[in-house]
Parts: sequence; C-alpha cells; structure tokens
Amino acid sequence: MVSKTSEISKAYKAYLGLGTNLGDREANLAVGHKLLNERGVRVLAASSIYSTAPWGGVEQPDFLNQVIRVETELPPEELLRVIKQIEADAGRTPTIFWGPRVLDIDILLYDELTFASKGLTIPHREIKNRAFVLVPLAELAPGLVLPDGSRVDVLSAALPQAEKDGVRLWPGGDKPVKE
Ligand code: PH2
Ligand code: MG
Ligand code: MG
Repeated sequence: MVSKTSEISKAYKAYLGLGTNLGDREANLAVGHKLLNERGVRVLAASSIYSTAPWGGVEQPDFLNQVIRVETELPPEELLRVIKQIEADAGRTPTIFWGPRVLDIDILLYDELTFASKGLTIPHREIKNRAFVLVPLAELAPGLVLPDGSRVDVLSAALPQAEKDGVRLWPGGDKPVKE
C-alpha cells in the first residue's frame, strides 16, 4: 500500500523520571500516566515505584519515584512543553529549587539524542548521580546504553551504598507494567 509521506511521522522512544512528595503521591503518579497517554506520550512500560530519601540538601518529605518508557511523535522541546503543562494540571505550583512538588516529570533520555538548549538538556544533567533515577531505570532497561556509551546497570551498581540505601521498593508498587 502506498501512503503519503506527509502522513508518516516517526515515533521516538524516551525515558521519563517521575517524582512526587506532596499529597496523595501514588495518585499523582497515576495522574501523570493518564495525562501523558492523553496528550500524545504513550506509556509503554513502567518501573516499580520506589520510596526515596530527598536528594539535594532540602529538608522535605520522602519522594515516590518511578521511571517510564514512552513513545511519542513530539520533538524534545514540544515534549517538554507538554510535560510542563501536565505538571501544572496535576496541581504543581512553583516552590524552591529542588523543593517539594506534587509532580515532577523529567526527560531523562530521548532516543539516542544528545541535546542542550537554555531550558532542556538531554540526557538529563544529573542522570548519572541520582540513585532515585538510576535504580528504577536499571530495573526497567538494564542493558540500556547512554549516548556516551555507559550502561545504566553498571552506573546503578557503582552508586555509593549510602545512596542506594535511600531507594526502597514501595509497598504495592512492585508490579512493573509489561510492554
Ligand atoms: N527531585 C528533586 C530534588 N530531590 N529527591 C528525590 N528523592 N526524588 C526526586 O525526584 C527529587 C529529589 C528535584 O527534581
Ligand atoms: Mg527532577
Ligand atoms: Mg523537573
């Protein structure tokens, strides 16, 4: 069958990090999944949910964190715009840098892309430093290789034990969605 080139748009795979430490945290993650799916960012698979100690020096409640694999036709900056709107629609209001939030959605990886603009850096700047990202990412995609050639499972295993100790499987959140 012949189809018009203009109708073909490529779907890209991306990995997103979800975080929440205010309100009904499990519900906030569920809202994130729902709004992403409704707005052109299809959730293909999700890691377990982890309860994580706050990172970054701000005293605040523990987070729930999760990493998801998505598929989208949206280019990176458009994806970021959609994500920012979803965060706001989920009830996020501006707070201090690295402070508490209802829902944070970070673009961790987008296809094989390395990209930097004023508001967006891919891969995420902190991807290699954060146990609350690497542990769920390595669970979801152990063989995944970053654009610089490093493997997420190797990076996760190499984290300091104290960082790994702050990341714990969340009760009831240990049933990964299968692709
Ligand atoms: N997000 C931050 C700052 N610190 N700590 C944990 N455990 N999880 C997060 O998602 C998180 C954080 C800023 O985005
Ligand atoms: Mg974040
Ligand atoms: Mg963010």
